[in-house]
Amino acid sequence: MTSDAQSQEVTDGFHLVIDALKLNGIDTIFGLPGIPITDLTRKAQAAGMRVISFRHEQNAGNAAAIAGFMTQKPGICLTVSAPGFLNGLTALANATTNCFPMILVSGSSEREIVDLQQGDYEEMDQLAIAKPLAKAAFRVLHAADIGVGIARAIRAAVSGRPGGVYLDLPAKLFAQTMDAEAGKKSLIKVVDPAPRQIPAQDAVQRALELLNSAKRPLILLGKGAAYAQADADIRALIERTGIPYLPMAMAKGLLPDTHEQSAAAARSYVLPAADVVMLVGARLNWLLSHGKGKTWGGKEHKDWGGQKFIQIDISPQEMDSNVRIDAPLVGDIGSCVSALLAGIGSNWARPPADWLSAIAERKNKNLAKMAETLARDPTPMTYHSALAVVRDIIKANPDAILVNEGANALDFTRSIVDMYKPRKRLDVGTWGIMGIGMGFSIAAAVVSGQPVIAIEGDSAFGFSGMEVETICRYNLPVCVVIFNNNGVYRGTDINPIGGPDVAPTVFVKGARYDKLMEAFGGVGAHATTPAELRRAMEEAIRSKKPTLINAVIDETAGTESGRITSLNPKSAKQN
Ligand code: FYN
Ligand code: ADP
Repeated sequence: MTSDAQSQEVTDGFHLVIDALKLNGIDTIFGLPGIPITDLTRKAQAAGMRVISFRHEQNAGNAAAIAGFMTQKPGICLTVSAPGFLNGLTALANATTNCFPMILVSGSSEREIVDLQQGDYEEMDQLAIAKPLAKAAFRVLHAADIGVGIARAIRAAVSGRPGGVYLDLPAKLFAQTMDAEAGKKSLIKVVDPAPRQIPAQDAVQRALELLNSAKRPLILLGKGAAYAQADADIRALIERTGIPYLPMAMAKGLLPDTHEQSAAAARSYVLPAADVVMLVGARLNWLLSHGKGKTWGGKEHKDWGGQKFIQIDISPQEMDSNVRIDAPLVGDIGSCVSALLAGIGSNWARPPADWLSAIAERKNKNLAKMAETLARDPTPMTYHSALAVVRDIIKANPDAILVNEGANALDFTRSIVDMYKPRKRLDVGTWGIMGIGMGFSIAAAVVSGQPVIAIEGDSAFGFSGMEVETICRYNLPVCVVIFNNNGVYRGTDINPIGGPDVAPTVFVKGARYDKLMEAFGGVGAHATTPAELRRAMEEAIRSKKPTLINAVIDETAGTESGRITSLNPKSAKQN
């Protein structure tokens, strides 16, 4: 060996992974250290990346997914092999379902042993298991391929319809060395990772003609519209056409919920009454009753209500998934909406006045009814009297991010708490998943630096509750409010045959979740009245300290499964 060769610098798998991520502007990893990725977390931190360590991989995965939704960059979740990978997999599947871009990076065991099923430490064929749950899945075996592997993972996560991507990195890869210069050259800085997808002009024309023919038009904004970050154009489209709109849960705030064109408070009137509906980044799945049936004015469960649909979506395959789409507009939302705006010009005829006034009448009636309910101050506190406080706090702090999960705690918050800015409401999404609470809250605080308010059902909180330690450890401005009514849905069920076990839906009565936060140095508060809740929330926002408020709610308040109780199977057989 020449002295030249001896002085040659080398790099290794660890550093190539970190360099590839950094080269692509990825500066944060959400994960949980352990064999074989502990050193990767250390070296990433040493290289200036933010490494947020969690107590369970599912929460790290949820954090990565929502960071992806908020930033349009894939969120990275890093886990150990087999069990750690499986813990992260729920979040990966949820990300794919919700069209959130994330990359689950998992270390894995020795390929030769795994493939011969010889019983390795944490043996599992992770790539095969991840495939059906991810938008794409890749494995890298050689250090020289790390650049390509990460580039492919990034492109797969954010281009077209975003989704979850799995990247399998076997333990041996990290220790592989190669010439540093060659290693550097092997990395790829991805150019234009989510290319614009311009809609065809005839599709734009078709959509405009259908919209123009409408007597009772309606625009539905979904979380795809929030993700697209085309906020100003979406607002211009709605305001220049004068068409009423309905935001899906995570599209709330795209325009302020107090906007006069919002038809949110007249939902059950506008869906069946509309004649032309334009979907912007929203799917006609269960949340929209599949675009048919009684919700849409159909006679029976599966009957078409007579609406014509325009659908803006980046995925051509989404069209006709549930009902006929008369005017598919395939492309990225930014490009589609700006093409529509160009066609609309400045003197688009407003929708007929009788349509607008009929909506206003229903809406005002619902708003007045709601205002009346919110003004009451019953003892014990109810969802409504507690949420009247949350509604004021968000109004006073419109940059705060609201994370929300539960059943009644979710449904009441969605309709009571107005949002004022885009991408400020993060919730259970397409699956109605429980357990996103603390992961989403941590990522939201880390990514935005803004205060986070998590409104949690007491059951929902349990799925990720241990992460309050993580919130305290990183001193994040997160205020968790637990609506504590002693159980799943309510705390009133009783064991039908007596005996020592409580009913399956009942928890420890009078639990003090606030003590959990205090155990890690955060602020705990116990609130039994709206006044106490208000004081504690205001103090949390002011101090920016990790806070958990145990808000005691009437245990008889709420209904089975909130507003989706009809999804519970009901048999004709009694007991
Ligand atoms: C809405 N509403 C309002 C307001 N906003 N009234 C007054 N003021 C305001 N600001 C009215 C609205 O018109 C409806 O009344 C009602 O409140 C409910 O509105 P919502 O929530 O928009 O509509 P709905 O029917 O509940 O929507 C269906 C749904 C939703 C499926 C989209 O329930 C949903 O997103 N569910 C997610 C459930 C979930 O994932 N749960 C987690 C699992 S829980 P009317 O017009 O009079 O009908 C496991 O058990
Ligand atoms: P919601 O639950 O709010 O109705 P969904 O998750 O069902 O929203 O729908 C989001 C839709 O948005 C998906 O069909 C997805 O393909 C689409 N989408 C996501 N990002 C974009 C984008 N940038 N441009 C166009 N469509 C997008």
